[in-house]
Amino acid sequence: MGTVEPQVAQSGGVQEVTDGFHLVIDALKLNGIDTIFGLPGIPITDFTRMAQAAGLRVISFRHEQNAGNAAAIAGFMTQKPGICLTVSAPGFLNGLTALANATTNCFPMILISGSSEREIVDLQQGDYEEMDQLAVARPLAKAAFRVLHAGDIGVGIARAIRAAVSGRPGGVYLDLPAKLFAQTMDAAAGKTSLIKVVDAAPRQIPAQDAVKRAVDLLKSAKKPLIVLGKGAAYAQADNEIRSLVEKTGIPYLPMSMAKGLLPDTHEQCASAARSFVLPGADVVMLIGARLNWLLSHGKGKTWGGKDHKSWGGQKFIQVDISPQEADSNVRIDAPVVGDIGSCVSALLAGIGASWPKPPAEWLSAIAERKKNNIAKMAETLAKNPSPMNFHSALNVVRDIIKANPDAILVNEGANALDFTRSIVDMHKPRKRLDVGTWGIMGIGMGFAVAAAVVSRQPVIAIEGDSAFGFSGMEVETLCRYNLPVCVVVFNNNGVYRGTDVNPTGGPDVAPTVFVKGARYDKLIEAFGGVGVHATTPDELRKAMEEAIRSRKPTLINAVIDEAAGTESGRITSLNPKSGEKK
Ligand code: ADP
Ligand code: TZD
Repeated sequence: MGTVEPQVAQSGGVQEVTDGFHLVIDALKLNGIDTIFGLPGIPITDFTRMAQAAGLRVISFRHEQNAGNAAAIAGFMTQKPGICLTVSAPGFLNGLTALANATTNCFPMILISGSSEREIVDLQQGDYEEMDQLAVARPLAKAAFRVLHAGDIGVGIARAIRAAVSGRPGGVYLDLPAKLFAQTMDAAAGKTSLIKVVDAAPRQIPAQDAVKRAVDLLKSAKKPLIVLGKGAAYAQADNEIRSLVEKTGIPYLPMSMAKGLLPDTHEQCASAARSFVLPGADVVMLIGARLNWLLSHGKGKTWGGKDHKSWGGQKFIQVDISPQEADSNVRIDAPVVGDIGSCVSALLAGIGASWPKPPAEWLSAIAERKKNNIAKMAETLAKNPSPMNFHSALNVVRDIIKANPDAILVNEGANALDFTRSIVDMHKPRKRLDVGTWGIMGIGMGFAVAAAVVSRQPVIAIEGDSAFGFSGMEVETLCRYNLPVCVVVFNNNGVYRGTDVNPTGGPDVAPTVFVKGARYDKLIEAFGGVGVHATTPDELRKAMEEAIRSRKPTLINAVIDEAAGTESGRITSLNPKSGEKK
């Protein structure tokens, strides 16, 4: 128990006192939290010092958004809420994007921000960094709390932890006003006020009739398909999920961050036949995946519908912890509500020992498509154009990940994202971390730092040059903590590509174009990291192998043909078209 200098009590005896600083630290430690991602300043600077002194790992960033992204992905990887700590108003707002992104992606995190003096804030009298942070955070967080009295810190932290990890996980905001940190109270009373949260994310067992309904529907299928989402990866029910897939023999499609839950090279993996299985399937079981834009809302041409809004005729089973998720886009015929571990176990029991494999026609049609597409891809990957394109560079990354299946792959960009997702096979669960539900740029270095800190495995971050810019200054953080992170910047001179021109012929370059031939590798050298300029697949391979071997923070500037990308990568269709007739 942390205490402050003893004070002389009125009775004349010595009373042990504690304060808000120590109570927050003790409450976090009591609940097994060992790392804080943050950025110091008024009113939390001393808090970061005391937390470090008390044995917590305090990882300081250069911008709060990156600390927030680190906390969020640490939450995804560990099922414990990741903690991000910021100063008031502007620091809080910088962290808030990450909190909102965590909520959107169902990652458990707690944003703890110091805040200014309540009396002044509420009368809008102009305090230092004045803002009603609780009100601002509330619509963007799964839950938001403020603690005003030291004696309530235990309850505040407990509520924040439960809110973050129970049910559908999400981002929680915890507002700690400056005055709270310095408040003192009797140390013994402080200790008893703390709460060690018991069973923070209780199992939620699905109803028997819901499981039976799902099993019956699956049994009726002629062309069944399983879609695994990042909820399935988060749930850490890897063995159960693998058993379900293998016992039923049903082809499966992993969403981006579910890649590797079963190895992408698994014979039932239908990724290479995606555009065949989605419209072709008659019954689809979604496990921890929402029918949002990433799955074309479960309808339209992707699913074999006549036009972009019409239903393709599939029946859906949806396994999810959120009872509100079903029917969000199309009818769900068999919702199974509960935690994925419990649901998949119940489904396995329902399926029994003698489940017939799906019809051979369906399986062989998929196998045929897969074979053709994989052969086509192999041909493209084998080419060696100069300058490199996404394919020739990613052929290297694919080999490196294959040889280092425990390495974590962080990925952002447009083309750099879409091509990596489709080309680089993942072999183990929760090894692929990317832009998620929002397609947000800027997660790169925050995710990379957290992945290295949490897993202690090597991290490879494949970054579009635009994407990298959003968090690029954190290469200093990589060097400061000497993290085994190899950043590969796919440098094609701009957003999507580098070939746009200013139609006026004026001196400004086009809005999507950056400084041509930039040397991102020099950036990390400024902080003592290893910078490499790679213009061929061989140079890239050598540099990546060396980075993995040495575990030194490394940034490889991989020069990619500036004409190689397409606008918005694979989501070109979302770009609004000008109504103007040309
Ligand atoms: P993806 O983007 O990979 O398709 P989504 O983020 O859309 O995945 O969906 C994840 C889903 O998983 C959410 O609907 C969420 O409620 C659900 N989920 C998260 N954790 C669990 C869990 N432990 N058990 C059941 N469902 C979960
Ligand atoms: N801002 C934020 C926070 N998120 C976004 N997704 C965007 C802007 C828009 N955007 C994309 O959707 S991808 C992208 C931006 C700016 C960058 C694409 O360029 P890149 O990758 O260099 O990172 P490629 O490989 O050249 O396509």
